[in-house]
Amino acid sequence: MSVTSVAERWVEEVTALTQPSRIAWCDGSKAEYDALIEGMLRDGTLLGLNPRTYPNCYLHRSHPSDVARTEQLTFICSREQADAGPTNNWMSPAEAKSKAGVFLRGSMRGRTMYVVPYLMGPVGSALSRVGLMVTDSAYVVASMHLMTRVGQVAVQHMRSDDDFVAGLHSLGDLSPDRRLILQFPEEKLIWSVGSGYGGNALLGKKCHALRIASWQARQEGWLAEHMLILGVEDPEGRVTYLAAAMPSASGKTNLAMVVSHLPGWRAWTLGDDIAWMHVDARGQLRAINPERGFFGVAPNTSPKTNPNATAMVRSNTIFTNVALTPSGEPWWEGLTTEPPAGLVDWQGNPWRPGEGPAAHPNSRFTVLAQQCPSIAPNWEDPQGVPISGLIFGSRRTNVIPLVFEAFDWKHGVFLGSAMSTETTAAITGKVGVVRRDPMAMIPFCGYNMADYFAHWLATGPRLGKPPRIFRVNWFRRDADGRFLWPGYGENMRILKWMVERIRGTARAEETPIGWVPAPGALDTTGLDVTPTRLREALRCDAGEWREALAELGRFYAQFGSRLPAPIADTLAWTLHRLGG
Ligand code: SAT
Ligand code: MN
Repeated sequence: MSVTSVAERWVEEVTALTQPSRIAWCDGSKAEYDALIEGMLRDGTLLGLNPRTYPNCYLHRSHPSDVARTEQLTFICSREQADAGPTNNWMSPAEAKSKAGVFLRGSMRGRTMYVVPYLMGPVGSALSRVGLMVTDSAYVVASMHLMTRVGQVAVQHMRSDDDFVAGLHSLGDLSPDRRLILQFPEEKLIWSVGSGYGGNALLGKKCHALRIASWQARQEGWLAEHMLILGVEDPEGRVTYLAAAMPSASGKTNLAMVVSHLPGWRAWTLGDDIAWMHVDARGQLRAINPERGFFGVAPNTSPKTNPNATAMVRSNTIFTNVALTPSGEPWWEGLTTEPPAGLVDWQGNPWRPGEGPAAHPNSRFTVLAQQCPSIAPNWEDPQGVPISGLIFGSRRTNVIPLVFEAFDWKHGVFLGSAMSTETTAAITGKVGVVRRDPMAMIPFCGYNMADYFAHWLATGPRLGKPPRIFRVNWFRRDADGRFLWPGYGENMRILKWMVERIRGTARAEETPIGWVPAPGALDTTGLDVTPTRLREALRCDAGEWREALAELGRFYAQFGSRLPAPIADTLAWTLHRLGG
């Protein structure tokens, strides 16, 4: 392995700090992956699953206090606090390094430090970026093999000696009291200590591809977003590409892999979590998926809700914190209607019904994207795919209609900035609490969110034909608490309407908040939803909206004069249209 001198120097620096007993440079080969797995099977980090029904699949049980992202311990360490903005935790770079330095000093004594050069994005793409991380966790290295392109290929994409994001990761002692996830955007640097969990520890993912990349994207004029990418193919074989932002554990993976019940329509998967989008020379927005695999939520993944994902995790998959059946197969809530007898829970204890979930609600699978039956043939196209529509979706029991379309780019940016959602098990803390989550980026935007809105607004005029922007909410319920829309595969009907809107053929009705499907415009053939319930799902309730927008105004207020005027104006304009 040969790296640049700047990279070598940085590795020396972190070696001096963490004092590993051994250093292993990772080349990303299959032999290396196999050896990592072997070692983890030997030391108990991994359990082998049934080799007949789940070949090359493994189960990892994490420390019970290390099962999700910990946002309260995540900091943007820009030089100026105002550049991190009011929605991020901030620490000065000096304070952050001195605090975390205490946890990192000597943290790798007796351990191996793996040096992992990784590429985010397709091989050969000018849009791809390089990272160099060190870690003392074999589980993290094996996961990086599945989630990124590891090895010399990464180094080859460096455009200069220091063209990489450096990431220092150590498990430390896994105590939440000695855990910090630190981003230093000005230094292209990440320090993460005290957690082995995906979003905290696979530094290519949220820390690099979103927090650091969003900072770089603003400076360089592109977008790093928490978005899936999919292609919708119509019966004539034409494919329309869409990108969709949704909060963690709110159906992104399911939508990315949706299986259509509409004859002739199908979806192709290009990514399930992150999209890097550039405006090309012709003014077309194009997206690449910087990742190589999927780190998806297991619970509720089943042949009914996501047949593609269920098939894709039957081999070569690392499961984390799922339950285990007596025949050595993984199990999670929702996989089958009845839990099998004799389950062992995610912590390795015998499980009895009524004892709470057998799999952790944020249990995960990690698997190469190429294993997905619906993976698009062009998913690694170095040019990316042209995006014709953007979707903002969140999880809301009320207020937000099933689907509606923004009037234009500016209005769409406003709708994205206005998103709020009910929290899920993907973060530590209470589940089901409504919180603001603009563009599903509240945990991931590496800079002041007011500047982020301004950056989005400024991108519109650079686009020849800006993508249409849609807002969706699969999670609206009736007065009895029942979902108004069946979701999952039926969401293809919504995608079809979007494609037809993009082509100018679908009918819509104007409401104060945007264009809603006109009666009959959504294809409901063969669907068991009454017109009354569909109307209820699509309804804009002016009273509810006025209340929600008053709350939104309080959220915006914290940005002070940094909030772009078009956002404040659109809020006032919408209130006026709602009779407020
Ligand atoms: O942050 S993770 O990548 O671990 C998963 C998520 O919350 O989106
Ligand atoms: Mn995510």
